[in-house]
Amino acid sequence: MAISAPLPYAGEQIAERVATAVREGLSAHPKFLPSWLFYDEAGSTLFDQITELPEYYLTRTERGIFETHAGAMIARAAAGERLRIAELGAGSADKTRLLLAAASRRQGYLLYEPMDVSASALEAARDRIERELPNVHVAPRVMDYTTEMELGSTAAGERRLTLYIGSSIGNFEPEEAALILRRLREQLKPGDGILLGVDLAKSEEILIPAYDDADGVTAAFNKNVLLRLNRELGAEFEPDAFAHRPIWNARESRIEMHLESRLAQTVFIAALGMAVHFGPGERIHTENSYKYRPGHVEAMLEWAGFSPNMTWTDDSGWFAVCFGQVPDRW
Ligand code: AVJ
Repeated sequence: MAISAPLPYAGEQIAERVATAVREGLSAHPKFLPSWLFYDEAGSTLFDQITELPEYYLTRTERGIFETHAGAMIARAAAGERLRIAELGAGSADKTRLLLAAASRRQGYLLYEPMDVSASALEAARDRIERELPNVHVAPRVMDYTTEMELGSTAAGERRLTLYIGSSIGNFEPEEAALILRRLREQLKPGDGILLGVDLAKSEEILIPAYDDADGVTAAFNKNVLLRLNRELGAEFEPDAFAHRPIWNARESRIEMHLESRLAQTVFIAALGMAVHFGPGERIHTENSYKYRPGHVEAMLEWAGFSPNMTWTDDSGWFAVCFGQVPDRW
């Protein structure tokens, strides 16, 4: 039976973080907004729609990898012991179910510890998973893993497998990404592991449409950040005065999303007492989505103190899921 106690909600701290990030990003040259701002309620709904678009190959490709290999992944991570599964940035935890099902088939009772900044996403995930997988007990934590990484201890003879899937790590610059992995490893014991899902570099003809779909859902997702500033900071952005601009930056191996001002304009942000000027064609950089080259993820895992143990990909080599383990010397 699912227990539906409300999770603590850090509403005030979030409002403060939004204000600080917007003040900083919109006074910078060039202007930027951090990509975590996308995920208010409307943005999370738009992202769920993106994952079902024909052009957005990431989600269904990774799901296919789990459909084929979840059993092997779990067997490798458990190595005969009992597993508990943690997840960074769990969101709606949809693909995770394949791994949870494989683990609970193997061992019966399974503890699942999803972590996310969104309490509402965690509550929805908990209710659904406990309803669909009765052997799985969900212990959600509202946590921002970029600023705090506190996993808590595990029992003797129990291994923790941490999921960091969905190309979520792709939003971070490689140095930041490596530091997140290192901080995670510091919380783990020898034998514990990580499953890291990353998108791989591929031709621009495939990458660009994935971030510029025919239905304009990604454009709406990108512009939602402006609507969020209107809602939460009393800003006066006119979303139609900006164009959605996805760009493939081959040198950095990343897709960038920008919002490009169609004209010279000044936008007031009441809560910040700020007037932001835009020249025609001036951009706000709203997201980086890194695309890894084969071998780079493994190298990054190794730098963070994991032994890269196995990598699974799809037949086209579009997406990779790497398993890294904490070696005995830690
Ligand atoms: C949730 C970070 C994996 O980078 O593909 C989707 C976000 N941005 N479309 C990605 C996103 C535009 C997505 N991640």
